[in-house]
Amino acid sequence: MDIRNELLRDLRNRKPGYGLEQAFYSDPDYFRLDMENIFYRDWLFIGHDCEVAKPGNFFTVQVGDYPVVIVRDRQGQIRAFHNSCRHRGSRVCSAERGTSAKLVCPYHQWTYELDGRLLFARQMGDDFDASQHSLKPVPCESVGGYIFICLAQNPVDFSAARALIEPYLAPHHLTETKVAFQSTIVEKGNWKLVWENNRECYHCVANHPELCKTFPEAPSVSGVQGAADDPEIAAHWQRCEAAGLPSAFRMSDDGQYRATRVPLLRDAESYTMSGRRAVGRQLSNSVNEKQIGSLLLFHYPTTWNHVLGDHAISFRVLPLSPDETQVTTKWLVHKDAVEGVDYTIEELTHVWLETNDQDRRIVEENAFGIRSPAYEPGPYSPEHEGGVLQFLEWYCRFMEERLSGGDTRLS
Ligand code: 3BY
Ligand code: FES
Ligand code: FE
Repeated sequence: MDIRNELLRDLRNRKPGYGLEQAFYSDPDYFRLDMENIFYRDWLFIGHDCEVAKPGNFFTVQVGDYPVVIVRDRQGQIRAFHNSCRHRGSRVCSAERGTSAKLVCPYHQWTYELDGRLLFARQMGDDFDASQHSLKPVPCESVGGYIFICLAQNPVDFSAARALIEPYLAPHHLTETKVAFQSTIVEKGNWKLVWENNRECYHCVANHPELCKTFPEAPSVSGVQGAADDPEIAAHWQRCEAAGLPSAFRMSDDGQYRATRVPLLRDAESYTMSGRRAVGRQLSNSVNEKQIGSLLLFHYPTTWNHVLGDHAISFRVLPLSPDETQVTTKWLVHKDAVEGVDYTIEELTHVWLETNDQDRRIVEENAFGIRSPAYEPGPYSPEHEGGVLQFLEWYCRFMEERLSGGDTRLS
């Protein structure tokens, strides 16, 4: 059977309320279908506006087979390009990040303007038309300090995501920040296992002693049921919204992204061991409330986020292979906050560096067990794992739509 039909058949035979078959977490063909139909076709969070604060600032990223460079041009616009020279295809920018007046290919020095136009190519003959050899653009959007790219030629509309996400992020002024610290780890597990683990806190009590000092394990917090029936959360939304901070739970109709603001435990202000803030300087001076908890925002398939009063933490998920996933975490603080005066890296990062490492081990053990021929999908806790189910439902529906081209009958 054609591999697409095999995957479709497995999706449709899935037992409701249960996990996926082994092939979804390890089969190279299934992995390729995930990449082609999700990562090469939809919008991906890739980094922050503040990482390209000035014209000429750039950073690079590898998404599956695609090397991409993100750059701020002379006019201040953030742009993304395929990082492949229009001469013989060399990577134009090889550094992880940097600053450059022009993008110069290291191989034969073809020289591109920051907007991608080819400015100069030595001795290419009289017939050579530079205007036909610009760097290939990658559609790029910035929303509330977050940069998204789309590798598809004709990207799906981004405006609905923008409309939902922007009001939640806007008051936090995340364009006026800097990355105080970033960490990149590789988790030896399929990207879906990273997400499944993120979408529940059933595992938190036994695995995250540091995070559990401030983050509530209640399923109403990390789940997707909306939490309007949890009086503490409802009161939190009311108080924050009165202070001008959009807070109530909102999710897109297709379940791909959601935003909600949740209270932390014992009036904590930040993810520190004491619950006190880690950064002396608030992110935004238009947020006067102290106990604003955490703004939780996810956008499948690449990002979940926590925005606090004093800092924000973004997570970026990029698959490397069927059973390896890169997770990059960035801690954003106000751009004028001074290390050693307003914050220390140790206090700022301690809780989530520990949490990430604990989650990495969880994902790797999960992947180990799933590779067993004896593995069979088990049931989810209806109380605690509604978020995992929601992620898988999104994945299954998304793949089914893409693979069947809208036709959901098996061919
Ligand atoms: O990072 C998160 O959003 C999730 C929520 C529950 C477990 N994990 C901490
Ligand atoms: Fe880039 Fe030749 S490959 S200049
Ligand atoms: Fe966890």
